[in-house]
Amino acid sequence: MKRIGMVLLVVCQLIVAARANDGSSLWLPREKNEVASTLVRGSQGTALDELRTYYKGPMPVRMKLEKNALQGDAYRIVVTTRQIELTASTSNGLLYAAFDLLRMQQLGDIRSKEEHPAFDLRLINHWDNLDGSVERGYAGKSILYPALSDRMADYARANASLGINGIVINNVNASPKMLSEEWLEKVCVINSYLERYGIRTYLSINFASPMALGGLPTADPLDPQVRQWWREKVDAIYRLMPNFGGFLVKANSEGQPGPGDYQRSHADGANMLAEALQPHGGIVMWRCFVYGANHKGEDRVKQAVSEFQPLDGQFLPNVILQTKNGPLDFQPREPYSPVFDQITKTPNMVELQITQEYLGQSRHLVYLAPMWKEFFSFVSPQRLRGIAGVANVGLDDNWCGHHFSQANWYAFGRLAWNPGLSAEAIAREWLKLTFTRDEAFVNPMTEVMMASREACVDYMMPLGLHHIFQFDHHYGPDPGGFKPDYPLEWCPVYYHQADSLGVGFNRSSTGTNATSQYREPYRSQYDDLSTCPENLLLWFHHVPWGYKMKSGRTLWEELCAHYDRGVAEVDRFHEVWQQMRPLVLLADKDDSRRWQEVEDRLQHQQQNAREWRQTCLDYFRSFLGAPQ
Ligand code: GCW
Repeated sequence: MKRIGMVLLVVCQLIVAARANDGSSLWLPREKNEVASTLVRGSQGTALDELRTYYKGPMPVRMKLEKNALQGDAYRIVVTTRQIELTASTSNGLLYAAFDLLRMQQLGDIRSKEEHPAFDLRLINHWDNLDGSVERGYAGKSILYPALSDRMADYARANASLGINGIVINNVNASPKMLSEEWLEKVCVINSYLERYGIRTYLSINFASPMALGGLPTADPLDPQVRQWWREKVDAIYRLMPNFGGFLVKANSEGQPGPGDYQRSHADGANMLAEALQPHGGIVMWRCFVYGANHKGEDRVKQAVSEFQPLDGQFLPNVILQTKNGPLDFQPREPYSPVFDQITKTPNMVELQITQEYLGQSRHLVYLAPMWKEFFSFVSPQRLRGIAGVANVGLDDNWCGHHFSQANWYAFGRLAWNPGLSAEAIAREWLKLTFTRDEAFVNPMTEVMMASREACVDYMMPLGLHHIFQFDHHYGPDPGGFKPDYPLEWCPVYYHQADSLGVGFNRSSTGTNATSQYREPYRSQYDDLSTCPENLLLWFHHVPWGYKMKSGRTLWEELCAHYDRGVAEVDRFHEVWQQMRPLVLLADKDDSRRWQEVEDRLQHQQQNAREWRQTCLDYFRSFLGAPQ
């Protein structure tokens, strides 16, 4: 009897375990139709499958591919009393329409609309290495390498549901091996999954590949043999994958090879690749993330403009310059990168980081859409040809490590389609799709998400402080960080410049003059201590500890107040989450695992926020009143 009881218990536990929501279904519809819906008509393979499987409405849906009806990936949904009609001029357009209809179905609000994507290029960038590790990945090993995960189709589908139409599938610190025949065959397999969902495959390349792989004595972009090698390689790639998208290149940056190794310019390097890709319609995305090479000693945040502005106008038409949103490196708050002001003749793309390298990685609840919207308030989407987001996915059950980090992937995709959407609307949408439509849950959690980025800035690096992280892993504070054998640009002390007089980096016209790279009115605004926005104060100015802030407090007091506020905010987020437990379980009684996992991480975030406050304030306090 006892044994039977035990067995029953184990079986029950197994059933519970099998049903527990692990977050793997993301924001996508969970319940399939038992038999494919016959209400859906049209000839478009993937879109048709998607709707037949998940569309549950009583109204017939008709899909119409109409050449020249709309441009590119745009689509129209018309809801009448008799039917729902989806129209587009490309199969991708219909696919996006199908996903939109399913999203509206999940949200309980199906209506007519016409949608046009803001950017032609809506890309995810993977920093995945061929050995399965992921640079700055916090959600387990790579889903792509060394062997393809069985979640590949789900992955492509999730991206397509947001309108993502391209994926760079390997790290920008690229292995030359990626272009070997053996690996290109694997790339073809990945491509076949992506292609089905209208996603093009792109590769990061190592600039020295002609040497490492082709056995040539040089990778000089002006060498005829090198040029020939690239042409042949590109031709071979297109024979395997006629829909291949092109290359992403990190050159002469952080030790990567590049044209500078041969005293050639970035334009020489990019144009060589562009020439090889051009006949196939491929593009080159050339990164502007460079420092420490040609402009050694110059303020790091100025170097991209110094390097690329003189080359503007020299790039072939299928080259796009890809620049991070800020001039430094994905900090919790940076001013926008002045590359977007200074590069006017070459198409620009912005690179955002979905993976939270400097924002608590996958341990902190930090919703990034408000930060990206802040960027778009300075750089008009119309100035950009495309948008790229560094992926935050891995083999973890929930894909992203933190359940709420899924929201950043989701928000990136939604903003890549329409940067005009509000961060709040996206948060609400994601919460409803992912947890429950219950307003008693959605309202407070939207508020938490919306406040989370500013809270992170406050408990990590308020008032324009930046890059005071621990070396290497970039997690946790190290304001005193200095290693004599490291480049100065990696050392926290270089960035805050604290001394007995004050704190902050003087980048005004009396300092490094980085402010001069900005267009007006920002140039003057940032340059003057009295008009510089306080949230960027220590980015642009070295400010006396006793400086009177707008609040009437001294700088030191204000700094303390921000750290306190950040910590208090995380405490509050945790309280709200605890109140949410019954609502999460009411919506889905098998959701205790997700609730608990978020709970555990919020507790960790509370501790970590306290550690930031304590370490930074103790460190800065040591300068107050210190002898000069
Ligand atoms: O953000 C920094 C990261 C590096 C990264 C580099 C880059 C891929 O710390 O890990 O390398 O930037 O963007 O090239």
